[in-house]
Amino acid sequence: MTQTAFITGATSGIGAAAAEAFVGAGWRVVATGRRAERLDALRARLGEEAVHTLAFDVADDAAMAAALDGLPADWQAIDLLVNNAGLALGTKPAQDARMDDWRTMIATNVTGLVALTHRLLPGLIARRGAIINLSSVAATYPYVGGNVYGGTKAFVEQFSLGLRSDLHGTGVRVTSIEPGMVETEFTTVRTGGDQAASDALYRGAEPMTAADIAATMLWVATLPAHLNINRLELMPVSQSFAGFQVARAG
Ligand code: NDP
Ligand code: 8X3
Repeated sequence: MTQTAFITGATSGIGAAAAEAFVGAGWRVVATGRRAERLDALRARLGEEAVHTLAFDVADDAAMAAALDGLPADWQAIDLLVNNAGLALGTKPAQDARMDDWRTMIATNVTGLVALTHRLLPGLIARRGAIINLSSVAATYPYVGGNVYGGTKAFVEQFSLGLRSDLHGTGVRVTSIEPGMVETEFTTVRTGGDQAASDALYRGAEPMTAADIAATMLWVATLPAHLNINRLELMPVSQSFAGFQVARAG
């Protein structure tokens, strides 16, 4: 029987690539994001039979409820929730960061993800489904300017592990995927549209692609039902860790 994935943030980057990968593997996809015209284009490209679109802001409770209430009956049986929608805003240290940016990251990456999960959990349990949450290496490795973004992704990782505990015995699988550098619109969003900054970050680094992460998600989702990947951390070979910093007197 055809399986259905509900993928948030499918208008760009990893989410769009995931929609393509899952449809390519024979799944149906509920594709979501705020930009309706991009969702329309995705549906036209991947096929109207295979893709249903819902345009809503995950940080807007009422919009989320209205979108989900309007889901046609034959799209309501969700087998996999991919909580991918998210963003970083700003690269400045905490003392120079904008409180509005922090609020938006928490509302999107944390509150929106939790609200959608809460809403879809009963159906996922009934179907012995699965959840893939997009965390980040920023959850584990702090860096200057990562502050609240890293905090939201640490929440996503820990929430995923907590869900695993709570869902013990239900058959529902939960995975936290934690990528390093993936070239998407992530950095242009983070820098307020600075394409040059984005190009400079990725230039010569051979970053991971959205398709790399989408293929990983598909692999996780199609493992035998008795196997659960708890956490999965990925980086491009060109990226690794740096040491601690020491502020010296004088
Ligand atoms: P993109 O900016 O390319 O895509 C982000 C997606 O999230 C878009 O589809 C956007 O859709 C959606 N989104 C953002 N805010 C909202 C909102 N309030 N409501 C609904 N949808 C929203 O970035 P990526 O593909 O790189 O990011 C996808 C996920 O991967 C994020 O959670 C990110 O934190 C994570 N990640 C990214 C890494 C990277 O290096 N790129 C590394 C590790 C993790 P729209 O604007 O249409 O609403
Ligand atoms: C995005 C990866 O390293 O830019 O989550 O924080 S990083």
